[in-house]
Amino acid sequence: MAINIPKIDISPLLDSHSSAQDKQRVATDLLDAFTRYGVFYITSPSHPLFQTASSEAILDATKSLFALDNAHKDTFPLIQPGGFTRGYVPIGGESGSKTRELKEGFSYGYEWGPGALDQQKARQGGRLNGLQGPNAWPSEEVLRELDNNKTPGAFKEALNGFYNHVCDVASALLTGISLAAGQPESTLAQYCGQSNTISFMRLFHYFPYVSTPGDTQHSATIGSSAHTDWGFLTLILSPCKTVGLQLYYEGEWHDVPSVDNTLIVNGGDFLSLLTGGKFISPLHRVVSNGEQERYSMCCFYYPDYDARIPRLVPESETRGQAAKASYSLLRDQRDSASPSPSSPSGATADGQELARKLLSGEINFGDYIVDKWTQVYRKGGSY
Ligand SMILES: O=C(O)CCC(=O)C(=O)O
Ligand SMILES: [Fe+2]
Repeated sequence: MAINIPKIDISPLLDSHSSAQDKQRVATDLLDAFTRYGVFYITSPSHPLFQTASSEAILDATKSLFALDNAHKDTFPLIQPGGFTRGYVPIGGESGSKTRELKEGFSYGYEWGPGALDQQKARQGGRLNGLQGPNAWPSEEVLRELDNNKTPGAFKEALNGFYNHVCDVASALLTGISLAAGQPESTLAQYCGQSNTISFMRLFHYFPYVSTPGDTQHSATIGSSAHTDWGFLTLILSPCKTVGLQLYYEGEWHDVPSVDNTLIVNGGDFLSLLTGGKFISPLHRVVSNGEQERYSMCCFYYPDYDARIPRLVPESETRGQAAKASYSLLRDQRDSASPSPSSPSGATADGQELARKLLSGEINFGDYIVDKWTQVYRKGGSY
């Protein structure tokens, strides 16, 4: 069965002069998309993020980074355990399951100006939260090589410019999502004042692989294991016209094809929980056709570290939908975790307790998400 993933023009959310009706119209489309698949395309023809030049610039920069030879990659700062993710992600350096994920990545986020991190620290009583910190760029020498024949600083500018544009768009989406959840339009924005300082990008390079005959689950190797995203909103630029991202819907895997001048958006577990499961946190994975490489640029957009967001959709409206969802949030994704015998989706009693605490505000968003990133870190890795 073919599925038809919606494409939504979110321009009214990006224009401060739009009428309430225009914003409501987008919210209605968002509600339909979140409740049907949890995945959709967004566009806004006049915003720079959706121009061809923007995707070409970030794709070029991403390709040049991953095309560096091993001697250069040896010098990259690696992502570290502990939940704060910046730097190079080697093949096997992370996995959401016991399967080896055949991809390399580069993780970066907000670029603090000189002295800005110290100022932030002072504002927060002398400490940074667990998702704030400096980017881990390659060395100056490597950056010069990446600038190639272009102007000095072009590589970093391409990455930072893209991140800033994605954060702008994600923050505009908050208005539509609040309305879609039946709340006043400013509801979610109140919890996202610092989002751009803790959200981050993952640039991915997926290698082709061939799955063994009969291995319909691609269980031996995969681009990205089947998972739901733990967070709030994921925005993905998928510029390569090759098989890759797939969505699990009604018992089957479906391709989520690349569509020019759009970003793919999916809601995460936390957003789904806030809506009592009404907004789907979709199960997805990345696979290979065995031939082509694939590149993608994913923004994990978060509310503030200390956000404790009350339920957006009343329980009476959702009839226990969240209880049926197989969120990654409910699983222990450490390599050492034993499979949960009681639940095929791997949901544990600890996971259920975590969901309860998140909803009641006993724990904040940041502490939850830092623990999740810690669970998928894998020591070692290669290229
Ligand atoms: O690369 C993609 O298209 C999606 C990756 C993904 O699902 C993830 O990193 O959470
Ligand atoms: Fe994902």
